[in-house]
Amino acid sequence: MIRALLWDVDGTLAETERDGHRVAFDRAFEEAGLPWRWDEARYGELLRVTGGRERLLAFMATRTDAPVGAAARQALAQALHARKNEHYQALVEAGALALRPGVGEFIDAARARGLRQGIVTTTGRANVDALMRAARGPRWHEPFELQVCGEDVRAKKPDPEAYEQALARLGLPPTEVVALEDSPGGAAAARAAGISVVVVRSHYFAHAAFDEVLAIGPGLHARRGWRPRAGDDGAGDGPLRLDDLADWHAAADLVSCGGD
Ligand code: XBP
Ligand code: MG
Repeated sequence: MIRALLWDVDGTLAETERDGHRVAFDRAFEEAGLPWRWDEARYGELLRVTGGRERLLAFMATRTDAPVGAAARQALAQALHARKNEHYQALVEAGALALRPGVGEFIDAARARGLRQGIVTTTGRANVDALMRAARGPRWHEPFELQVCGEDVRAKKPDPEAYEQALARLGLPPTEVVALEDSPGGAAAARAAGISVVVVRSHYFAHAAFDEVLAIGPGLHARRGWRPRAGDDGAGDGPLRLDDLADWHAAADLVSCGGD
């Protein structure tokens, strides 16, 4: 039986990367007088590294115009990342990003059913707060009893630490929890903590490979297009239902799909 849902943020609650974090990074680069710009495709490649500061450091390692010493690189990455987050929060507050279709309704339905919910993300708490406040108002956190964010862990996803912390705080076995994720790294983190994963395909991971997840589909707005199929009961289309998750969880038939 599912007793709790754990939500990833970037790519799952909202499509934050292309028009949010990426744009904010570029603004921070421009402001600092740096020639670096991350176009849409380049940013997709960079997303293989989880964590914005870590992503920036990986990028700097490929550049001859980045500071040479490790300490100087760390300092620049930290300063740029902090400014990026300020730009990101300003974008979000200006209404640049909405929750993905079906997400708000799913959160509300889970709450109405008495499911416990938490947020498990690589990004920082201030970014989550800005995004959710803009989308759902100042009481946005009410359905969520916990948040594990980037600053709470030593090792970010794909390490399972964030999910292990969430399990400890829930006091539940992983078999009673389902994670909603969009990226291979996020899914790997949850699986390594023993948690089943439902994958909602996002812009940047639309064709990524996933191993042994409970289900994989286009998003919470639709019952069509899921593997395994959602609702063989003839009940039709419309948004994904909590009962679909419960059916997949009870069947425990894991699916994998190769990337293309
Ligand atoms: C996705 C990430 C993050 C974001 C940017 O996190 O890897 O690094 O791209 O946020 P998740 P930061 O899908 O786990 O929510 O710059 O704050 O890291
Ligand atoms: Mg994600």
